[in-house]
Amino acid sequence: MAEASSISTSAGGPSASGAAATATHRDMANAIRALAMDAVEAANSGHPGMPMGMADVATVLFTRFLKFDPARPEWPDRDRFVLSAGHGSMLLYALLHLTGYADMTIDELRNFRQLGSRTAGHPEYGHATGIETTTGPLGQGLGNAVGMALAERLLAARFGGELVDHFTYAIAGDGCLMEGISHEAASLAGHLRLGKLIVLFDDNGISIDGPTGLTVSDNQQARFAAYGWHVQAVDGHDPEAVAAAIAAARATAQPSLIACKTVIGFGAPKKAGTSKTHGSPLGADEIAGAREKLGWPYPPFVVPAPILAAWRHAGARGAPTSAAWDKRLAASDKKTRTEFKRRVAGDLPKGWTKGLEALKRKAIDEAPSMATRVASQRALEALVPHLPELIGGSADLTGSNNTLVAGQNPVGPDQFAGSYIYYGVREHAMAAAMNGLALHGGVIPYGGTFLVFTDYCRPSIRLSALMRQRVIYVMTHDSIGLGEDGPTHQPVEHLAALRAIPNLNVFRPADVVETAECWELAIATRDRPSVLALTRQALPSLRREAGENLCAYGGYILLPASTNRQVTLIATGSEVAIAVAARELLAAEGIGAAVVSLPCWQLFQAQPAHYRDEVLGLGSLRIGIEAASPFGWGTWLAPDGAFVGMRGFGASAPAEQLYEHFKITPHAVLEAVKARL
Ligand SMILES: Cc1ncc(C[n+]2csc(CCOP(=O)(O)OP(=O)(O)O)c2C)c(N)n1
Ligand SMILES: [Mg+2]
Repeated sequence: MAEASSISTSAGGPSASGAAATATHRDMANAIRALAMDAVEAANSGHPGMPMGMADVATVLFTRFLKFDPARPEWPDRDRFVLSAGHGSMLLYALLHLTGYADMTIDELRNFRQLGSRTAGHPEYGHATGIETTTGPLGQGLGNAVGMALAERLLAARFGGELVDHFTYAIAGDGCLMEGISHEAASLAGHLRLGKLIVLFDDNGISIDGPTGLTVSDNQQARFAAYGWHVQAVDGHDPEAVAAAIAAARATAQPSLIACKTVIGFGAPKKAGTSKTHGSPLGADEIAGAREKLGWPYPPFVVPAPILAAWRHAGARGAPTSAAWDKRLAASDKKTRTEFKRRVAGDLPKGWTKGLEALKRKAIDEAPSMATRVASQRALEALVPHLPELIGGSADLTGSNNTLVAGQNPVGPDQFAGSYIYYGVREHAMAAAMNGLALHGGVIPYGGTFLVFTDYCRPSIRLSALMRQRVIYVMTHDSIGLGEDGPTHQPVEHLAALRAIPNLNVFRPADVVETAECWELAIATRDRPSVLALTRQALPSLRREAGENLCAYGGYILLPASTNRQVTLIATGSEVAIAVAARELLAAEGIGAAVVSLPCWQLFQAQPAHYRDEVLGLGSLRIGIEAASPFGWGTWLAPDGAFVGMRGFGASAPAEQLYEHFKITPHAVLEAVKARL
């Protein structure tokens, strides 16, 4: 356990003035408060209250406990710090500037919330070093922190405590704890006994509408205790009490919640303790009053040299620790070292597609009839032996999602050598935790549920996409084709809704070969998440060759027209087989139709126009076929095309009857063509 260290710089270390300097805890916390007030004032927008209230807690954490090295922001064994209460972004920006992250200059703070600055309204992953995740949608950060703490345990089990031994700290507010996702995330962390997760709860009793008593009477401490957490409550303005609580939290084997009683907008003479400090500038008078009350007579954005020096000293504490870690890595055996570096870098090992190639060959030879969820399981069987970094899971639908394969053992409390997570019925937390796993690095997460429940994962899927994280969502039961479970379980609008998310590859493969190709793309594409939409029902094999990954084009001509191409039938997933059958019916009537499989709209959109035009068959009648909402299909079918698919919710019945009932059949396609030619 790290010793609580003095925050005096007189003991040595860098000093902005070059001379020995001392600063009190109060001075250092006030530097955060002043920077937050000043930046929000300059931007004329933002949230000063939370940074001012949590300045003391954050100062204790960053000067005495947090293991980090601003000169090496990506050092793999650093502690992770997640500002789940992302509206308090100035707390993080101030800390990064004060502790000496080179890219977080004082000018960045002056440009808070301005176009092109690193200091966006909410912390944006990738905008500046030291921002471990994008936060702002309340509660998501907590879910990310659970994933990060889990990744730490998984990697420690694989590479040992010499290389992997760090804490995950999160600051969460009343809002984060009111969000439902906090329940799922905390419950999962409690079950897995993620003892190195420490949540500092900004227990200020205020949110936007006013005192939290307007809306919530939860006993948060009892709630977390019930999840199996270690719970403490402290005065968040008493640095020694906070330090003692953090030290105690680090010593327990349970995840820890420290409820820090704070005053929002601490120091603001009139507005402190009220929601008036939450989301708007304090105003010149209030800021002047706060400067006086806090004893901070310095001009805006000026941190006196001794105080800055004390902060930089705190930031420099980590350098020897990171250097010692380098030595341990260098001393580890070559195989371990190479593999550790590869996984942390997110690189894929040589030959990782071998199993997939064999699977595709076999599918071509045997042409099985198989649900794509089963094909996905075959793909996983082919991938898992080659990719030890794969961490699978499902939200209590393992048998339905086909996400578990031989060789994967469950992850559980004190069982982190496993690679399969039973997330339980916690889709929200699963998706947020997968973001945390991916952000932490060293693992590639995939997790399953029904496609209809992407709605329960959607806030996190959006953040995977915004942060460009390689998270793979295995979403089965992807249409009315699931049958008897009925309209509550039959996705209709979900493909359209997912396709609307930027940076997200939505794959809907049509057979075994396409499923293998889509899995390959999901793994190989490092800079974006993927959704695999997979069927419950069996589908025929359609592909006759598998030399090139055709799904990489997003769409391609599966079958050319047998005669003069008058029609192009464009379909995805299970409906590609319907298009193929319709092509036969059309051929019998002397109408030439090409069949296009369009498994990934995003990748297709990225192709050159001439390729897209050729595939779509400009000048031919285009018919879209998908057992889903027509929303978005106009992109491919305009100007005169027709759509064969769903117009409303599904119904409960056997799948074949539903296809007939909703007229998504080869015959319906034939009729649609004949009505237009
Ligand atoms: C999911 C979500 N809903 C709503 C908001 C808008 N919002 C931002 S901060 C906030 C209140 C948060 O209260 P608390 O966590 O107590 O923060 P404090 O006011 O104490 O800083 C709300 C509703 C949001 N950012 N995310
Ligand atoms: Mg609050």
